[in-house]
Amino acid sequence: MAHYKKLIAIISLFLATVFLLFTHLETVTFVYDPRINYSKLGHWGAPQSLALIPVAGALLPHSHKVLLWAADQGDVFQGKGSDPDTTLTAIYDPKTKTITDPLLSNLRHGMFCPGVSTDFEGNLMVTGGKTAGRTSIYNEGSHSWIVGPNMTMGRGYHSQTTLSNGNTFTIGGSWSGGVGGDDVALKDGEMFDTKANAWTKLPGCTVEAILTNGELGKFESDNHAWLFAWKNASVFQAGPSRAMNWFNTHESGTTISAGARASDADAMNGNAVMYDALQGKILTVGGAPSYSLSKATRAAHIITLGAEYDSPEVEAIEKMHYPRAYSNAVILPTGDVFINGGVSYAMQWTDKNASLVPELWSPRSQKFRKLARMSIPRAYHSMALLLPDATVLTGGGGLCYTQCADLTANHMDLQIFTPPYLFTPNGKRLAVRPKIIFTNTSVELGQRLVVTTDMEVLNFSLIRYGSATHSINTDQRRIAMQPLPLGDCSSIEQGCQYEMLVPKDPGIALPGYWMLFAVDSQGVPSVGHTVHLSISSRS
Ligand SMILES: [Cu+2]
Repeated sequence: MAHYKKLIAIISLFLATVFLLFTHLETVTFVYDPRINYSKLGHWGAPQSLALIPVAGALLPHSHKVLLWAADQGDVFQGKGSDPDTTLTAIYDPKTKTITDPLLSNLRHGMFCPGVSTDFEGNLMVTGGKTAGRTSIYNEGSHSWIVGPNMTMGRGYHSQTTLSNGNTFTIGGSWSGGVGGDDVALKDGEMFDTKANAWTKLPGCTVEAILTNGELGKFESDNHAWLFAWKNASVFQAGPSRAMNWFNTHESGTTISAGARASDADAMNGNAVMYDALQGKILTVGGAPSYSLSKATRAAHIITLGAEYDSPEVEAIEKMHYPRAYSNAVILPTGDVFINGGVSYAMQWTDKNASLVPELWSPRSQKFRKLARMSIPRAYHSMALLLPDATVLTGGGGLCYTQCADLTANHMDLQIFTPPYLFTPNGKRLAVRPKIIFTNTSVELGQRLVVTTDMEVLNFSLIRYGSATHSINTDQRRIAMQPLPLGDCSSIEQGCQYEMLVPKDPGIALPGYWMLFAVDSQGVPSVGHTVHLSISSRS
């Protein structure tokens, strides 16, 4: 028996010989196991150590690098000897796979558990968190932060979104700055007005409409709203409360009920992603009735938005294979949604009950399928982002306070997932990818985007640059583009030319930085080309 096991081990080692694979575009290095069909399962790269736990991250539009940040220390918050009003950051370069040394922010702002969104010019705005009232804006050029105006009240675990008129909306957040309705006023909506450079209250956007009924009480009931900017500076709130709402951000704001998310319960720390903005399509998955000590759900829904303030269509669809809370969901260029991490029983700061098998949801079949098992759990305080090369960065998990019992939940690393679409159908090699040779680097809404590719492609996707923390990413959304071929593609020397119209409504094509992907008939995406979508006159 011992001999048999040894033989198996030797054969396994032989089969798992390291292969280096090269695409015609760029070098991608893989530890390649010929026993695995990567075109079905995808591929996890080797974990890369960091000097901090990436609880939050944002893709930077000019350098295409990823800003990652933790708390005042890399693996603990309010740790001994550190200043809670500081933030430890690092920058990951997906091209070189290098990470800068961690840097302590230059502001009096602890950006742990904040609201995060990216504006029309690609500026990352971080609000509240540990230092509850502050606003900080990241300056990519100088790798430093700029002080923004304070919010009208302290918030942490709120969420926020850029609006179709360029302003920023936020609501909730009793985790920090006092509990709304107890220590301080209820945490109704407020808006950052870019023209006035100030936050103003929107008392008509009432937080009571979005409260969940969690076991921890008010402290957790207004956390992590699933916000989507929509037409005419409106905001659709898809969850985590079972109740859905519209917010009108004009004047002093109004709240309009949008009904209930079908038979779903409150789904704290679930995910919601706008995978087809032109059709108003949102996928929601997972979550748990309470923030902690609560059974997660497998439930999934498609919400279809029409005109602002109209009740959306809600359809309960086939459930995920695994229940998840604290998971992360990332839209891919094909329109599929990659769901990874989370736990089947919500408990903070532990890997117990980790959901290790990620899933891929297809908008065509409306079904989930299982992908390659993760080697590292990604539970509470983990994040994921789509990268311009159409792979996915996942990282983090853990980051307890000093009394935290289980330090093994701390994951000071990131890992890149290469989705199945980047492999040949037999899963033995990397697929040849279409390449965008030329396209506009900026285009106004409603205008034509002209693209030259090196081969015939089927369609194009625009995906907005993402920012992610605590299972929320209000920046990411996808537009499925309908291309019109310009002439015959047979003369490959000139490449293939396509034109397409960028939607003219800023509630759909939310201005800012987007990645344009060409996708071939096999579903293989190109590397994303950065395009700035702008609006000439703001409403
Ligand atoms: Cu947190």
